[in-house]
Amino acid sequence: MTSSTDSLPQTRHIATAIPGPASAALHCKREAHVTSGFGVAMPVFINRASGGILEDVDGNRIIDFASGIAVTSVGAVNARVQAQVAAQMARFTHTCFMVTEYDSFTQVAAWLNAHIPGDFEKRTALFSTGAEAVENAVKIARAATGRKRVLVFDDAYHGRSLLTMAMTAKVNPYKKNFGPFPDEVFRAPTATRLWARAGEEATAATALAEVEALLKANDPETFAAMVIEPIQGEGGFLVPAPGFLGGLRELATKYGIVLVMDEIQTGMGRTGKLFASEHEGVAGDLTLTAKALAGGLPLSAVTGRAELMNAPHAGGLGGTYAGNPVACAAAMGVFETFEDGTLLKNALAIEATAREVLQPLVHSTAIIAEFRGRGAMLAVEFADKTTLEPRADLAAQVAASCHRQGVLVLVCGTYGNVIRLLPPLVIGPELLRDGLDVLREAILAANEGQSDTASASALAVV
Ligand code: PLZ
Repeated sequence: MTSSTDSLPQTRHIATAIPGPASAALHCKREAHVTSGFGVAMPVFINRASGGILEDVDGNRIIDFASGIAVTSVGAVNARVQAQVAAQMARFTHTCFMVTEYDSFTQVAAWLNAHIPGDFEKRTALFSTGAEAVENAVKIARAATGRKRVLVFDDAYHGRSLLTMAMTAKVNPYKKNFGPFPDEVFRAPTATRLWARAGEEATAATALAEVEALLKANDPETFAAMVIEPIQGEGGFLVPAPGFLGGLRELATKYGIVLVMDEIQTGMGRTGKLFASEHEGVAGDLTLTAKALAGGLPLSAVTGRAELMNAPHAGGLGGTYAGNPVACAAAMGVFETFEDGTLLKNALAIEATAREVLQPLVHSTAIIAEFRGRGAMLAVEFADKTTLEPRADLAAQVAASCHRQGVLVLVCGTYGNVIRLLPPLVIGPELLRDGLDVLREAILAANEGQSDTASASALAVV
């Protein structure tokens, strides 16, 4: 299959300073018209994109290690998605599924029911954004259990709507000045390496004991749902200790709580399996997908046990754009693209290359505390190696250096000290290596700068 941007070369190219003059001019115009409430990771305006490349309006070809935050996994231009969307556009753009029906909604639901973990009868509801999927999962769990409370976790991210802000952990930038938030949201610890700062080991057993203690202290039978990301995304690409997800599964079953697996960032092949919960052999009662589900068109889903999904009264779920037909068509193109298994293999190959280039930095520098992640969801954590004090300044400095050299990386983490890699699963091996080399050199330079500063201050003391 061919596409209009097959001509976009899969090589990094620096035509101007980044951002270049055309991007700078458009950014000025933006400031005159667009709210300043939106930030921007890299202020370049994109003209075309394909494979692992974003081409900006100045002709710079930038390596994409972001995929629009884990969205364009099948490529920002994908022939199958294009063909499905074009065919749907020629038929109709919208009816509203609550007004008159169309079969692609059902087809997307059937695919998700068949592929999402859980050996039980399933039903699916489609929406548009990730936050909407999270909100609806809580509505469904409440309707099914007759309970109100929601358990979430340290370092969690679930969205920017009022309920999902309450569920998200990080205050700045997500929650600051935006309260009051819905109540009945409780937060428990996770078994992640962030415990290490307090000198404790992040074992599943210690964290699970705290989770259960929190439930018991608040009457476990008042909790409708516990919502967990199988690898925490915005919180810093935190992979829980083995057994933690399985332990949550057991607690949820023991107390009749609906386990909601938020696979919005981790899902659709990102980690080398279709869903990250598969790595632990754990199935949520409800599983949430969005982002990469429709290759860039807004589509999200709640998929889970039929008896839970059918608990809300008829008419209780919906939304004007919920499961929009053009987005459903795009999802069909995404499913076709995943069919032969190549993209899952690509995710694992991306991990192998990134590990080879970046893992040695944990030992050879004084500023990388950990390289972690799964598949094509990988991150380096900047911290003082001995105190584990987070170094957001170094993450920002390295990200800025990458951006100047035409490599788009994103920063994340509760402490803003993590650089994450989310390349499209279709990125070519040479382009990937070029981008990783730029990142490695930027890290080495930052490390060098640190030892210069350290020896300079040692001299000053002398
Ligand atoms: N759950 C696990 O990662 C979205 C947020 C970017 P929406 N993550 C990117 C930002 O700063 O807004 C996300 C997620 C997980 C839910 C969501 C929310 O998905 O489609 O952004 O609503």
